[in-house]
Amino acid sequence: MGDVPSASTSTLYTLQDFELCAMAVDLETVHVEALPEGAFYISDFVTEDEEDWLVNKVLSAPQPRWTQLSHRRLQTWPSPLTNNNTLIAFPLPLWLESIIIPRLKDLGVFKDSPHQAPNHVLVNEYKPGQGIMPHEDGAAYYPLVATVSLGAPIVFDIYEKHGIEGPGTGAAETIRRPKPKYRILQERRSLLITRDKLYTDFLHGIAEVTRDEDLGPDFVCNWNLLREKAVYRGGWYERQTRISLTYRDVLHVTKMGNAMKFLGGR
Ligand SMILES: O=C(O)CCC(=O)C(=O)O
Repeated sequence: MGDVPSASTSTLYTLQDFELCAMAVDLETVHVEALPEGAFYISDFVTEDEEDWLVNKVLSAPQPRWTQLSHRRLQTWPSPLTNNNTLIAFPLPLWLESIIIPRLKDLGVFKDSPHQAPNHVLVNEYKPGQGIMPHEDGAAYYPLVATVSLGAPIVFDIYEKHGIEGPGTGAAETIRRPKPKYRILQERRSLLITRDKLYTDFLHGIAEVTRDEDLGPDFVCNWNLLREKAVYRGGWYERQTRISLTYRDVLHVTKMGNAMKFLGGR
C-alpha cells in the first residue's frame, strides 16, 4: 500500500488506455449481511490503473475546487447545492462519469432513483488523523450513496441515531462521538453502497485517528467480502491518505435560467 501518488508523479494514462469492462456482479452476492438494510460491498470495483488515473484527476483539480474543512478537504461536483437543496443542472466531468457511472448502471444501483443515475459527487480527502463526525446526509438526496475508495483503506463507522442527534439536521456534524454500532472496512478500489434504512435511520462517520484498530471478523461487518485480509493480520492498519468519491442523486434539479429567475435575475 503506497501513499496516494502526487498529481505530477502519477502515470499519465488517457481514458482511451483503459478497456472499460462491464460490472457483472449480482448485488445479492455482495450484500453485507451483518448490517440492517441495506449495504453492499464490492472489493474490486476499479483496477489499479484506473485508481491511479482517478487519483491523478482528483489531485490535479484547480486549487479553488477544494474546500478546506477543519478535518478533511472536499471537492463538490458539478457544484454545491443552492440554499434550498437544489442542484443547478450541469453534467458531471467526464473523469467522474466515464469509468464509474456505466458500472453503477450495470449493477442497477440507481435504477429506482428519480434520475436513474447519480448527478452529484462529493470528493473527500482524508490524511492520517482526519475524519468526519457522525452525521446523516439528509433529505436533499435520494436515500442511497455509492462510495468509491481510492489510495488507502479506512474504517467507516455506523451509529444509531437515538441519543446522539446533534444540534441540526441534514449534514450537521455532531459534537460527541459515541461508540459505533457497526464498522465497515473500505479497501482501496472498492465500492460501498449504503441505502434504505441504513441511510435514513443511522448516522455515519470516520474516526479522526492515525490507525484503525480491532480489524478482524468479530468487529468488521464486511470481513467476509474483503479482498485482502492478510494486511490486517495484526488487527490494525496505519492510516494513509484516502480519497472517497461519493455518488448521489439530488432530488431537486433546476436549469440555470430558473435559478437566476429565483434569485431575481431576468
Ligand atoms: O468519505 C466517506 O466515505 C464518507 C463521506 C461522508 O460521510 C459524506 O460525504 O457525507
